[in-house]
Amino acid sequence: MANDIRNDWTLEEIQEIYSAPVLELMYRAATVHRKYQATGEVQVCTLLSVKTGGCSEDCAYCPQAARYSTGVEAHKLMTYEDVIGKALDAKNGGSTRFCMGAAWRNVRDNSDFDKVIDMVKGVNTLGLEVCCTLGMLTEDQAKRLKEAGLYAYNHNLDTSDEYYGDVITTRTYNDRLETLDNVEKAGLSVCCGGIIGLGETDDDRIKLLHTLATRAQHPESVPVNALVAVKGTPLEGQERVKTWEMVRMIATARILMPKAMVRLSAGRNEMSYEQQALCFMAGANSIFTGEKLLTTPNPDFDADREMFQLLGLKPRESFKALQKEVAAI
Ligand code: SAM
Ligand code: DTB
Ligand code: SF4
Repeated sequence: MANDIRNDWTLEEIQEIYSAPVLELMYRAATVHRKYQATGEVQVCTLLSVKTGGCSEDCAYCPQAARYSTGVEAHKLMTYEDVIGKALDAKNGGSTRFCMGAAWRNVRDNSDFDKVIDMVKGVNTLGLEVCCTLGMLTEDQAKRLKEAGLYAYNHNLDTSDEYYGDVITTRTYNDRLETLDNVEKAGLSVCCGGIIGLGETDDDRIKLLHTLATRAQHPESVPVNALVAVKGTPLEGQERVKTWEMVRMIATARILMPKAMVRLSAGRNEMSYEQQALCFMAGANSIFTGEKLLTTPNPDFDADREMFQLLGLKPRESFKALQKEVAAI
């Protein structure tokens, strides 16, 4: 395994890895995981929807798109004080990363963005890794976020370039890739992954992984979401993703991008501890915790604490705590 960190994976190679017998695939992924990651450590992140609903985009999976009747009400941007209160709750619940999401197509240079900049500064002073997911960004906007203390920016490619148009018509794959480039140019960490269960084929999943794993720099984190099929969205009738599909996706991501944090993201609320344990075996080393993702339910801090105890998992320290340790040596 001399050459694990590669950016030249071919589709054929990925196809072969992805299609291996599942136990072989898990063994290979767990081996890469042991070499590059602290096994038994799981990063604990919390999401907060700072601006919910009323979004102009038509993402077929999303309960926050204004055009679907999902029961999600549109809200204004949360106040600074409320956001800091939630960040403190997250910290007290054991989270080390806090991700603020907004139901925006793209960031605009207005007073709401100024307020988000203040929120980033405030959460940063609590010692949490700060992440945002606000839609498309220009390079200047990415730089402002970086200067405010943002650590990572989440912007998912969701699926393959080929299938993208079946899921979203109000923006293109290239729009997404452009934002990822702007995020990188500003020196922010990239958090980029996808969703399975949208009606895509295995080939689409393989192509998404190929796009991620052949970027000049692998994303720092790769969220793997199982579709949460929300009533009122065009994808409300989609069948639930099977655990083995999550395992295949996570294990392949781990093998292709050994140093990335692979996040077992949406879909955990429907998974048992045993099912989640298989995902950790396959190389997942990050979760979202706290009773809500953005708008849908998620296991709360207590449930996750119990799971960590049962499985003997340890929460990963924030990169800030690690920096302090290094400085003290
Ligand atoms: N509006 C911004 C954007 O689209 O980039 C940020 C928020 S958006 C809700 C963040 C991500 O959540 C999406 O890119 C998608 O991958 C994920 N997501 C949204 N709805 C989901 C669902 N029902 N199931 C799983 N993942 C979902
Ligand atoms: C990601 O990949 N998954 C999170 C986070 N990044 C922003 C969002 C999942 C949203 C699930 C649907 C909801 O709760 O609204
Ligand atoms: Fe809007 Fe983001 Fe939801 Fe798409 S995924 S509808 S851009 S909030």
